[in-house]
This record gives sequence, C-alpha cells and structure tokens, in this order.
Amino acid sequence: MAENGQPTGVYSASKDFIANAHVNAEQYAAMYAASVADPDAFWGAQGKRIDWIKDYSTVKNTSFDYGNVSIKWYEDGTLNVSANCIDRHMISRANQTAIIWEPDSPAAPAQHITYAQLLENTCRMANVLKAQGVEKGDRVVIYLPMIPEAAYAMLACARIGAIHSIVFAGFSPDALANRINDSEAKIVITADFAPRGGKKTALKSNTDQALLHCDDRVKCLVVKHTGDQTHWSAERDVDVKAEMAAARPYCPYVEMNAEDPLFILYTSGSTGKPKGVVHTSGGYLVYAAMTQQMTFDYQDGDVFWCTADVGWVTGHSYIIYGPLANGATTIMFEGVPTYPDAGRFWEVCAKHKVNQFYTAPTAIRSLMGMGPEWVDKHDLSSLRVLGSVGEPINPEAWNWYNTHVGKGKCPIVDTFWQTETGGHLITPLPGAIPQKPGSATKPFFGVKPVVLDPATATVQEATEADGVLCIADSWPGQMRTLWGDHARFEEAYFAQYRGYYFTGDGCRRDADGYYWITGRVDDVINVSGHRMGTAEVESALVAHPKVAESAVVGYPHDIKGQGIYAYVTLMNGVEPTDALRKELENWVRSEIGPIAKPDLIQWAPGLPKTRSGKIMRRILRKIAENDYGSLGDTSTLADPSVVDELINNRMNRG
Ligand code: 6R9
Repeated sequence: MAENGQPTGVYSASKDFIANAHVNAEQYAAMYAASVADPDAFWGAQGKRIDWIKDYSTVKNTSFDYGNVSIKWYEDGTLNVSANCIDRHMISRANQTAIIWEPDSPAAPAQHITYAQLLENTCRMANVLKAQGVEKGDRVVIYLPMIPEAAYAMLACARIGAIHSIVFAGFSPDALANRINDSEAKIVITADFAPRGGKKTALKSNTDQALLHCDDRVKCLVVKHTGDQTHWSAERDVDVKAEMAAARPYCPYVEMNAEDPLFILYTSGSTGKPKGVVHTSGGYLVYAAMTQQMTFDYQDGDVFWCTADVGWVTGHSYIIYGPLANGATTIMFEGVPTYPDAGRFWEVCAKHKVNQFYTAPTAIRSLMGMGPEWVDKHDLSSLRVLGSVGEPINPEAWNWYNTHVGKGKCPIVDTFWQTETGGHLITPLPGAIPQKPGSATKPFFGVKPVVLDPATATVQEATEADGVLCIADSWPGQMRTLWGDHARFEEAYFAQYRGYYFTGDGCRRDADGYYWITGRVDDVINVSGHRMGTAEVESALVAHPKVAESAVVGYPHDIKGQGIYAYVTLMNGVEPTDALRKELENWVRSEIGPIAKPDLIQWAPGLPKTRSGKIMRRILRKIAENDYGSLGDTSTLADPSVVDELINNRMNRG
C-alpha cells in the first residue's frame, strides 16, 4: 500500500504486520546502532541462536588491511552444522516437515520429509561417504538436480566435516572437471538424469566426460533418480540409493571448529578462471539463520519457498542452511516457472500454502509477459512476504509482483548480497523498513556500507552519493578466502580500495539514506540472475578453431536483465555464415553450459584497441547497448575506423 493511499513510491507493511513482526522500525534503528557500535557484544549475543559444542570466548577477529586480510569469527568455538540443522530440532520437531520436495512434473507426488527422516537419510548418506573413504577436510563435488539427495549430501558432508562444492547441474562437463580438479575432490555425487521443464539433462554422461580429465581415483556416486539407463563403470561408480538403504541409519557428527570450511562455491570474477569462494562453519551459519528469520520475518510454522537452485549461493543459504538451522519448513522445487504452464509457481504456492516466496527478477519479468491470468487463478492468500534477489528489480516488475502476486499486502524484500557475503547485506526488514521499488533500502545488522568515489577512492560522506559500493567492516557470513589462493582473494576484494571490502557493484545513496544498486562496475555480467565473467565466455569462443579473437560484453535485455553480446573475429579465410553463428552458440553451450550461450554474435573484422593492444570494452559496450552516439574519446585507438564498421553492422538495433 502506498502511504496515505497516495502513490508516493514508498510502501510500508500494514499495522497488523508490523505489530507481529520480529523487528519494527524503532527496534531496527536501535539494534543496527548497537550492531555497528559494538560488534563483539552484538554478534556475541546473536551467536547463541545456534548450538555450540564448545562455546566461544572471542567473537570478532578481523582485518581488512591489504596484505594482512584475515577474517575469523567465534574462532575458539566448536560446533557441527548438520547437528544444528537437524539433531537439535529432534526434541520438538521430529515429526514436523523439514523439506517439501516438489518434483518437476506436477503429476508426480510431492514428498514431505520430516526432521526425523532428514536425520536418518543424512546419516545414511554420511555413512556411504565414509565407506568411500571420505574424511574430515576432504572435498566432495555435488552435481545433482534439485532432489532431496542434494540436501542429504550437503548435510552429510557437514556432518562428517567434508567440504562440499556444488556445481550447478546446468554446467558442462568441462566446467565440472575444472571444479573437481581445482578443489582436488575425492568424490563427485551425481544423478542419472536431471528432469527440468519436461526435458532431461544427462548428468551421469556429463560426469563420465568430466572424469576423463580428472584423477583416476575420483569416485562417482550416482543417484538413480529417473532410472534411465546410463553407462556404468563397476570399479568407479556407486549406486547411492542402494548403498544408503544398506547403510546404518545413524552417524555421529564430528566436532568442527567455527573456522573449519563448510563449503566451496565457484563463482565468476572479472578475470581468469572462476573463484572458489570459501565459507566456514560458525559465522556463516549464524548469519544465514539470522537473515532468513529477520529478512523474511519467518515465524514458527511458516512454509518458506526460495526458488533458487542449490547450485547457487541463494540455494545454500536460503533453501538449506538458514531455514533448517531455524527449524523451518523449506520447499525444494525441481522444476521451472513455466512448466507445464506459466502458472506453476502460483500453483505450488497455493498447494503448499507458502508464506514467504523468494525469487529472481528475471523470473518475474518472464511471467509478467504471460499475463496476470496465470496468477489470478490460484489462491495466494497464504503469502505474507515476497523476496527478490540476483539483480536490480525494475519498478515495472516490482509493481507487477506487488499487485498480482502480493495483492498489495505483502512487503517485498529486495535483497542485495553475493556469493562472497554468505547472506543478505542490504535489504528491507519487512516490518521495519518501508520499501521503494528498485531500492535494496538499508543495511542488515552489522553491515557498514560506504559509497566511494571511484576516481579518488575516497569515501563520500554526504548522504546523497553516487559511486562504488564497499563495506567498511566484516560481518560473520563473509567469505574467508579463495580456495588455495589467499593472495588472489586479497587482490580481488581488498586491493583496489584499501581498508574496505569491494563488492564490484556501483551504487547510489538517496536523500533518505536508501541504497540503489546500479550493477557491476567490472567485467562481470548478470544474465537471468546468473553471474558470469565475460572473460570466461571469451576464452570459450577463442578455443574454437575458427575464432581468432573475441570480446564479450553485456547489453540490456528485457527478460534476462542482461544479454550476452559477443564480437567475434574469425580466422583468415573463414566465411562468416549463419550456420557458423549457430555452431559457435552451441560451442559455448557445451564449453560452459546453456546459460552462457551468446544472445547476439557480431562478426568483427577488427576490434577497437588501444595502441598497447588493450580492447576498449567501454566502446563495445556502448555499441552493444545501441548507444553509439556517446562513445567518448576514441582518439587513443590504434585504428579508429574499426568503430564505424562495428556500428554499421551492430546486431542490437532495438
Ligand atoms: C545472491 C547472488 C552477486 C551479484 C551482485 C550484484 C547482483 C544480487 C541484487 C543484485 C541488485 C539485488 N545482485 N542481488 N543487484 N539488487 N537485490 O545473487 O549472488 O550470484 O554472487 O551475484 O548479483 O551485482 O554483485 P551472486
């Protein structure tokens, strides 16, 4: 509702909502002030929301000092994350549903997995891993569809102290092999096939291909999910379901230090190969649990649905760790929003009486295009809070979400955060912070955002500011390092703006102190909420024998947020044809995965380069945006005439 019924562009929750919320405006102000004034006291108290085996005596020990960056929270405490997400709920919630699994096909029955069943299945999986020789500190790669076994596998790793590294099931064999090798994993857990939207991805066959490039000792655990035939290697492959059925139903959990790694998750950076973001156990869990409860105003008994995939950080923190640490009922959805029709999300919301619904702007935009009738035919009266994540939400999509899904009565939490941050950094708390469509609003507790002038690297003190977004001090959910490369960690996040964590995002702060994320300022693009380095797509393209050179940039795309625009220079004598364009699209699909397929490929006989040979991406971005009137200074180019050629043959004339 707009305040006073006026279309002010500021939306507040109802009085009733505010009265029952965990946090109201006064509480937010007081708690936020306390959290930044005395982080030790604040996080010392918040740490008690999880169970410790040995209590911590220190809370925060962190330094953002380039050259000596070190981040430790609760460092002498010990705990087990799996015990926190399962065992501790056994007294009061053994028969409560922990996970509702909704399969790809609505004709198949949903599964309601209780906390007691979650414990048993996690223990069986843990025993299977142990029988395969997995020990504390070992890495386990998980390459699974959105099925309950993915949750069991994550929690089983946490239970025995193994470090999981999930690879999104949409990634190609090459991407999988790189991640198995970089983390030196002992085991990969996969499934025969991944059904999605009525189609099947051959995960086992992808894994077979990946393992050709890995150490022979890597074992392959296979969940027979669809039951379709796959190639089977007797010495290497293990039938997970059969082994689980035969395994002991209980497995003791291991005592872990707060700073022992819980998982690695690879994400795209602006340069080089994907980065293995490392999250540890204690601080991450405290932060995931607290944000899940506060940001969504999760109340005991609510049904929580985050539509992300566990292959992304959102699935880690808000399908598995946050909700389960809080004893919630969390939905795990195998399918897609448009199968069998554009009403699937809303059908599932009605069927399971979902209270909090959390999705990405790209999904909202694509459903918006199909018309409101798909929403209107389902009973959405159970919804209380709506969430958005992954990219800025445009006001048009915000309004549609608010009107058609929330019926004007559900606060929308636009949560800004990153793989690196473990949980929400800037977000409304629904009972406390009025929303402005398109703004992530205010910082979460303990988070100190600063806006820096990128030219001078100075902090802008005025309330109204425009620049790059950094964070001035650590919070418990922050990543600790990059797997095997602490120097790269410091270089990527702490070198450019000394003393600060650099998010890579641009940002504006308005007169009310609200933050508006304006998108990445580096060579990272955001396609349908999936993060991608332009360098990754470029190196896939140049790996093709007919490609001499390529430059990839993002351009505005109505549904995906950003599309992938590739400029390709072919080898001498190669004919640029539509067939070759298709071939290159398929090539990138198979090198990285379907999400990386270029939307537009422009043949570029030459690329705009400086005299020192650097590609001027600024110019290529402008041409891709169809905004070539304001190219800026092109005088430093080695050959300015290539620009006219590129403009004349541009692909995006919309
Ligand atoms: C959680 C997740 C992180 C990047 C981030 C930013 C963009 C995420 C956003 C948002 C505007 C939001 N981003 N949430 N931009 N408003 N609410 O998405 O992690 O995949 O690592 O992506 O996504 O650009 O830097 P990740």
